[in-house]
Amino acid sequence: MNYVNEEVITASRISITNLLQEIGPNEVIREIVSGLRAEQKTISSKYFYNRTGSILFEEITRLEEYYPTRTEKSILKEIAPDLMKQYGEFEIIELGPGDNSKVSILLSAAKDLNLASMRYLPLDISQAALSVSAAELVRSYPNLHVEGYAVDFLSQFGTIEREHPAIICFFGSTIGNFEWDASLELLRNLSGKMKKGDVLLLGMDMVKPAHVLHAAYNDASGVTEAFNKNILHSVNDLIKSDFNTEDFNHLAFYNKKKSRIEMHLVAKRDLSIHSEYIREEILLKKGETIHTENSHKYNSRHIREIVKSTGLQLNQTHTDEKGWFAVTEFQKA
Ligand code: AVJ
Repeated sequence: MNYVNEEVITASRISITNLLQEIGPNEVIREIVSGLRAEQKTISSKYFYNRTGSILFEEITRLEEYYPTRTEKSILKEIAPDLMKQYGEFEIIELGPGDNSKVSILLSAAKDLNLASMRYLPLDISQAALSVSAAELVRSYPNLHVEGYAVDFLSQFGTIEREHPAIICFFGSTIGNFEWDASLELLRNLSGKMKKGDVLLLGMDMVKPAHVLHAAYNDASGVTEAFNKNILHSVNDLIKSDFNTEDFNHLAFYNKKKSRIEMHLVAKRDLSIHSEYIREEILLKKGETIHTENSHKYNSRHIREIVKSTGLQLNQTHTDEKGWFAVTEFQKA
């Protein structure tokens, strides 16, 4: 009985709003098919994260070779107490939170301040993921209110209503999935919607020796390979196509000129792919690649350019001792 009561009480501290309805399946099909018909075939990396893909990504974050997640968390643990002392009364907005582990570091530090209430607004593409995390969080933090939004945070960030100053968290170097110009546009957009005094915490994976980068995307146990190939299952579900993962090799390499890891799937032989939604097959030549991800790596010059291009003020750059990952703290002036 206690259990039921607790569910009711915690549920009153959760609200989840779905603002995704506008984005229909036809747009998804059109985007995927046009990517597969382009000169350099591409599939947007947002399609990695179906059920299996999300599980595989969680597995990646625990790999020995994949340093970003644990490095970013160690930075957050370092800076959370001071951050929360400074901004503890702010509400926390997180773009694409994934699991709760990063925001929990901030919330735990805020909890030590004994605030009467805290508000957390996760913005994610997956309503299911939002509901699960919200339930967990309100159980762990008795004075926490979670107001989740299922949105495409790129296009819909501005539609979220709020009155209080906020810490906006964009962790995990998700920004690195965007082409450099597109990432600047995204941050300019975000900056345009921030209010005076708002803080942006941006997780950025930094440039480092190429062999370290290479290993992080070519792990010995093959989880990244499985993650990369799984995007074909995700596409098969979305456009009812007949990709076979066995027809492809995993390829991940550091493109130094563009300061990014690129992931591709390489056709092992000539292929003809069918989809229920298209008349003409998609043809691949042996050796041809489908580009599935960019993961940009940053340096201090990039950070300065972000400042110049967004007008945001750089408060501090927090890094680990090796300088492998950075959590940059920007403020709306
Ligand atoms: C979640 C986009 C930051 O780029 O490192 C991990 C995704 N891809 N291994 C990254 C990913 C291959 C990850 N991001």
